[in-house]
Amino acid sequence: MRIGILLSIACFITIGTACPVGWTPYQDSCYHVSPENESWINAMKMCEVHGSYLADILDAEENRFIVSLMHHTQSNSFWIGGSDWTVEGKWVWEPLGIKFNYTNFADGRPNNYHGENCLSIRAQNHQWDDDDCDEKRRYLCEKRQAKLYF
Ligand SMILES: [Ca+2]
Ligand SMILES: [Ca+2]
Ligand SMILES: [Ca+2]
Repeated sequence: MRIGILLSIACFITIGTACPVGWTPYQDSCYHVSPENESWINAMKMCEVHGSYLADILDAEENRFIVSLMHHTQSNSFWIGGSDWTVEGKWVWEPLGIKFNYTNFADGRPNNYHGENCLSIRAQNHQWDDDDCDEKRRYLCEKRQAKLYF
């Protein structure tokens, strides 16, 4: 009985949220900027190994936050989780296949140059490009923040 009451209280009182060491909190997520370069698919795998996914950017605020993370590095171009691999020209956030609502493609992009199917973001102009999936780039992982209950 007493345990039941304590559990009910715990479910309603959220004291805070937390990200693991090396991850930066923003809204409901934690973000990690990879130090190393990988192909898009290996970047996604590495994110998954760490309980996350290549970052999805769902609005202009998140885009600004991601850019601020990239500005702490010397690199210009980073992998994020978008792909039009399944159906050419239909962009989704992998691995769940969520359709793009917000986009921030650079002028004339995506251009599918030599069959580009993976999404990168540039620190310099904050804009997106479809990119060669085999290109090795640094990448941004995202995961939900763990909720801490007391
Ligand atoms: Ca996101
Ligand atoms: Ca494409
Ligand atoms: Ca392109």
